[in-house]
Amino acid sequence: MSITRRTFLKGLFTTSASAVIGPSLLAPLANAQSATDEIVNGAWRTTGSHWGAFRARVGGGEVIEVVPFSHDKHPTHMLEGIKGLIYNPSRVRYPMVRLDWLKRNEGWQTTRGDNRFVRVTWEQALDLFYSELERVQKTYGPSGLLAGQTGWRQTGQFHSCTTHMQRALAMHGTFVKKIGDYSTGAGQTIMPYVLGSTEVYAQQTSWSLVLEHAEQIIFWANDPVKNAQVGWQCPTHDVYGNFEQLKDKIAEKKIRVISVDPVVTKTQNYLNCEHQYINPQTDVPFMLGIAHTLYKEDLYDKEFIKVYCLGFEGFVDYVMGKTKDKVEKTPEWAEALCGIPADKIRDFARMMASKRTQIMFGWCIQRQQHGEQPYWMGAVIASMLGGIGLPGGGISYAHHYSGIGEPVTGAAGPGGFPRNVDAGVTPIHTNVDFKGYSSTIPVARWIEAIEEPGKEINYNGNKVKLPPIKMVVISGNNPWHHHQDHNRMKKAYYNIETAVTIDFAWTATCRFSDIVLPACTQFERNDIDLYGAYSATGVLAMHKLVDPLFQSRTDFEIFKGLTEHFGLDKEYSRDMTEMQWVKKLYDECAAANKGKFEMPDFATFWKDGYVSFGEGSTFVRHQAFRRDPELNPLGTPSGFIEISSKKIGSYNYPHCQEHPMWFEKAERSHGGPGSKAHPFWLQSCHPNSRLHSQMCESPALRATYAVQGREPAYINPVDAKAKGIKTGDLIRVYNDRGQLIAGAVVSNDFPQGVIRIQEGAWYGPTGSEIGAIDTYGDPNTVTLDIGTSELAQACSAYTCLVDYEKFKGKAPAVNSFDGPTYVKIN
Ligand SMILES: Nc1nc2c(c(=O)[nH]1)N[C@H]1C(S)=C(S)[C@@H](COP(=O)(O)OP(=O)(O)OC[C@H]3O[C@@H](n4cnc5c(=O)[nH]c(N)nc54)[C@H](O)[C@@H]3O)O[C@H]1N2
Ligand SMILES: Nc1nc2c(c(=O)[nH]1)N[C@H]1C(S)=C(S)[C@@H](COP(=O)(O)OP(=O)(O)OC[C@H]3O[C@@H](n4cnc5c(=O)[nH]c(N)nc54)[C@H](O)[C@@H]3O)O[C@H]1N2
Ligand SMILES: [Mo]
Repeated sequence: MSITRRTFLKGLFTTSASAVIGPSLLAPLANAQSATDEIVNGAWRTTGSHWGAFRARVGGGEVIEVVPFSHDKHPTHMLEGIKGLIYNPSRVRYPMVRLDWLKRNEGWQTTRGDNRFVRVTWEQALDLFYSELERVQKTYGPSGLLAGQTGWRQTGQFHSCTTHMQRALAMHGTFVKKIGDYSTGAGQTIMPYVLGSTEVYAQQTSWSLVLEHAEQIIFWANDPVKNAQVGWQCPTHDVYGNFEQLKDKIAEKKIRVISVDPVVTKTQNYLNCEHQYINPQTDVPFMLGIAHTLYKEDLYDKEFIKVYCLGFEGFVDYVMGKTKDKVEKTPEWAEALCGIPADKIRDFARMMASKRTQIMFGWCIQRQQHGEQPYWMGAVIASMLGGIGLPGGGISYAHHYSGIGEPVTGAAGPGGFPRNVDAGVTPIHTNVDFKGYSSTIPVARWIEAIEEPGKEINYNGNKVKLPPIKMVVISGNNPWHHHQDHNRMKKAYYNIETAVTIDFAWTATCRFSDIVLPACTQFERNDIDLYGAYSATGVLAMHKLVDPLFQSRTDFEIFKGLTEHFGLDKEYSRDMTEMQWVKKLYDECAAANKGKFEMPDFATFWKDGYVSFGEGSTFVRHQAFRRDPELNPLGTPSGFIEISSKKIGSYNYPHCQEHPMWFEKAERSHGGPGSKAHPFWLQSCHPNSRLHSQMCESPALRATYAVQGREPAYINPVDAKAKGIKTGDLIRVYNDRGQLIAGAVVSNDFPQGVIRIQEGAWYGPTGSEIGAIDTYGDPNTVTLDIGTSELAQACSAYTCLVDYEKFKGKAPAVNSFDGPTYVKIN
């Protein structure tokens, strides 16, 4: 039995362990039970989630018990949070309207954040929503409405909530949309120039082949054992079987594995692999030092560079100090920045060149200022090593994500509810005139747009004129956790006239909205999902477990209600019910797979809960290109790997030029800019026991990691001692942008000068004033909100310095999870 599964069983389902391992789990679902048995013992239902598939025992209209799916051999401990996601004090119970907003025509101040709300009926709430859409379209036109922010809405192909919101709103009029995402904004923009695809969302070489052929693996800013727990569609967790094999191979010294990271990761601890410490945000200097060594010592693959790459010479001139800053990028030069001794840099380069090496990048190093550069530079190193296109060689940018690298069946998954307006349906407002403003903005620049409408910014070879947004509609994402610098957001929101949020949890985004509509969780609706986002391992039924709680509704019902206000509800739903849609998606999937993968009829599928597509096959990234670059060119302008890009050079951007370069950061620890005033680098990494902010509200799960009820802040023992802080103390973390309270966890896994507070902690400021301290510990209270560069304009959350101290006096109570303050008006 694997460690993951063992800990899982030990820690979580001790009371129901027999159910987990007993044979009953392998039997088909609800069909074996008699009616009486069902009433007495509850009925078993199958469903999926970002955390994996599971079965739930439901009785008396309540979820009693949750056990992992029999096909999931490595379930995540986060399943422990499922019940708490459904039943918790933060549920949005009723449609709510912000008090000051209701009274705005009577001259009430519209200070968002004091959390005073009035309960209204569904009819009233949808009336207000509709009349605001009307007012904004008539007064400002399409550039006044932002309905583009998207995020990690729950799983399920039919109910995907952002799709529902955008389809309904598009039937009313046009609005501002986004491009890119917070996950990989810099990576997905730069890599098409370099390797011809986003790489970050592309299938990568199968793990089984990597384990067979790689002699060395470098996990570079990559923590897959932590991050593969979740998936965009229901994850199978099969990749954990590969991690087990890798662990064994390391123990048997059959492979060398090194984690390049400022911190000791969960992956490193699990695999018991080697660690290469690096100063934060200095991977480019380290890699330039490696490139210098490979070049000077003639260790690079000249043939590969000649056959497959363009623009090596210009890059080498930069490395050798002949161009640009005229500084030779020696390992000594690199050492001063990245903190790795020059001789170790040389050894690292020699080690990489000596054997077949698979480099695996995570996404964190592109979520920082100039995040385009390390990604480009990684491709250059991999090209110099010559392993691209070989199993177990080259570089990958997504081996930690959504089961990428598991065997692929190639089956078609179920489609979804349509996002766009159907042909033949005319929206209520046909005005598509953005009056010279851009209709699409880089996703992380939306607060800047609200703040400075009309400002022109560069973006990926184009100019973007930021639109004057007056209304925002948010569904399936939580910007008051996901966006940087909450105090700046507070100020910007003064310019917003109406904010509407649809959610099942009363997040900070609800607190800062005017109209809040209660959605239900995915466990309160029927749906269908692909099992394994990339592997396409099977199709999963998502049985409704319980009816929608309180007055919550499915997003489908909510937007059917809204479109009814303008007479397009039948067009919106195509006059079909939830179950008709689910069946249609299944039937279309079965038709698409006909002849290749036989699928049973819908009724059988729904009863059994699952259809498998069988064993998948393996894949090697860039193999076709390597075999014949003429016949299978990359998607780059030249078809080759572009070590230098004429196209990017032609943009004349100061911070993204024709080849990868080192640029100093606005804030950098370990002696860099700003480190005298605020010496600590804040890394707001992805949480081990949540999906972003989802499940933070789940009380039992939160109790497993919270410190005095606050989000943990992981700090180094030497730093902690110097500040008189012990594990369990509350600390105040601050910089000029804001302040928050967190609970200290002192750990040797974190080096001096580094503090980790995981993203997704629920923002709970003491009041609506700018600078109010956050009571729970959302790192985005203090992060920096700037674009990565003129190229991608992506999220730079990891360029952030702070200081911290032991919290003095009595700490204010955590207010993040209590829902709104109900106010009654006549
Ligand atoms: N400092 C810092 N900030 C970061 C990051 C970081 O690393 N550091 N990471 C960034 C990244 S990569 C990402 S992807 C983003 C994530 O940012 P988000 O995707 O915004 O984060 P989630 O917490 O998943 O928010 C989803 C919200 O949608 C709601 N929701 C879920 N399902 C449904 C549904 O079916 N219907 C409705 N109506 N609502 C639903 C949930 O309750 C939750 O409030 O954060 C970004 N922000
Ligand atoms: N459990 C869990 N898994 C998740 C998610 C979640 O919320 N919870 N979210 C999913 C999503 S939406 C995304 S986008 C991905 C995020 O995937 P990533 O962005 O790759 O994830 P992180 O774990 O935040 O960061 C990975 C590692 O990068 C290291 N790192 C940070 N800065 C630097 C640096 O400057 N140099 C070097 N060398 N290393 C650095 C961190 O220490 C960390 O160990 O995860 C996905 N998986
Ligand atoms: Mo993400």
